[in-house]
Amino acid sequence: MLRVIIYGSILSPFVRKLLAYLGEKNIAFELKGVGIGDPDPGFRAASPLGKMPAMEDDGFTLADSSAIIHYLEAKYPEPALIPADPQERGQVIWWDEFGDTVFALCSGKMFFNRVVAPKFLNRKGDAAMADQAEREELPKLLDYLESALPASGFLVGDRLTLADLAVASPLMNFRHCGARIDPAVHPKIAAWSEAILARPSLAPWVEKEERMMKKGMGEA
Ligand SMILES: N[C@@H](CCC(=O)N[C@@H](CS)C(=O)NCC(=O)O)C(=O)O
Repeated sequence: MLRVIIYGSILSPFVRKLLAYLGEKNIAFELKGVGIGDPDPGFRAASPLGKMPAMEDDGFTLADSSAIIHYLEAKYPEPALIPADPQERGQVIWWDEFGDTVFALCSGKMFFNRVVAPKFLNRKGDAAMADQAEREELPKLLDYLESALPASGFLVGDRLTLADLAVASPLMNFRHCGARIDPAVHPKIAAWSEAILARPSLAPWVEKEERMMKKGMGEA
């Protein structure tokens, strides 16, 4: 069987979400490391906007983490990570959107300016933008997430769904910026995120990323 090819860097929250999804679904894939603005022709052909992740599956190309995941979910329905139940499906799409937009945007302001610009692009980041995101945006988002996390330990229903992967993934970027979840303030997020990031679909990527961050140098 041909392997799905994924283009991206594991430091991207969107790529990390997709890699975790592939792991949970047990779909074999090959990760082709590309960085921001990468000229790799395969990546460029698969990603019209030059954004990661992008995918090639036996000649079929697609960009955008959610588009790729919906394609794969239709192709490999089991185990379902996007529920069929209407309310649960709506909630999963809500959390995927939350993770991909406001949460990733806030983590991106901190991660890009504190890590990507100085370490990977050799230029100064906008420290004021990163500080503003951490001070003014992040607490509100975490308070909302804390209030919305059910006792089940999963964001939707009583089992893992795409929602958990989509919202836990940007948390790694906050972590890379030194922002920690304080269990005294956000106990439910602390326990939930620890459990999600420790899953076999995510733990090896988390370890690899932490090694990359320690070295201060990135390999995509
Ligand atoms: N909605 C897209 C977002 C993809 C995205 O913005 N990726 C960033 C990396 S974290 C990127 O490739 N940025 C490069 C650029 O904007 O040129 C997805 O879910 O895949």
